[in-house]
Amino acid sequence: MTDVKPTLMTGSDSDDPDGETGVVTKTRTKTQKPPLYKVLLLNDDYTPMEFVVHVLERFFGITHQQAVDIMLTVHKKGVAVVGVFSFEIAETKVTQVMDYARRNQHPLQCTMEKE
Ligand code: TYC
Repeated sequence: MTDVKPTLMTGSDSDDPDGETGVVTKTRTKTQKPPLYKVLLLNDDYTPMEFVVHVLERFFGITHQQAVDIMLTVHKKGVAVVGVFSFEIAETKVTQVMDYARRNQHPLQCTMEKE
């Protein structure tokens, strides 16, 4: 985004060697980065590994091998980042995973956190 900020110059302004008073405009380029959110999957002792793999494939559109790798990372380390999304997409993924786990009576937990 280009931001043009008018600046009043006075006779003694060092940016204004001719001593002419007037309005100058400076432009600067601002990079616009939307906030991103990590979707995290948490380990537990009860949810079957195959169910977790299925959830990852179903809601995150990843390959079977990627799903197995993420599931095993969570199983061994306790938590893993499944993906990074805008707030709305991350929130939707968390809701989908939590609703699906609950409907299938598994205690699987999925959360999001700002990057
Ligand atoms: N720890 C579970 C088991 O041994 C498997 C599991 C993996 C559960 C990842 C949750 O997010 C999870 N059955």
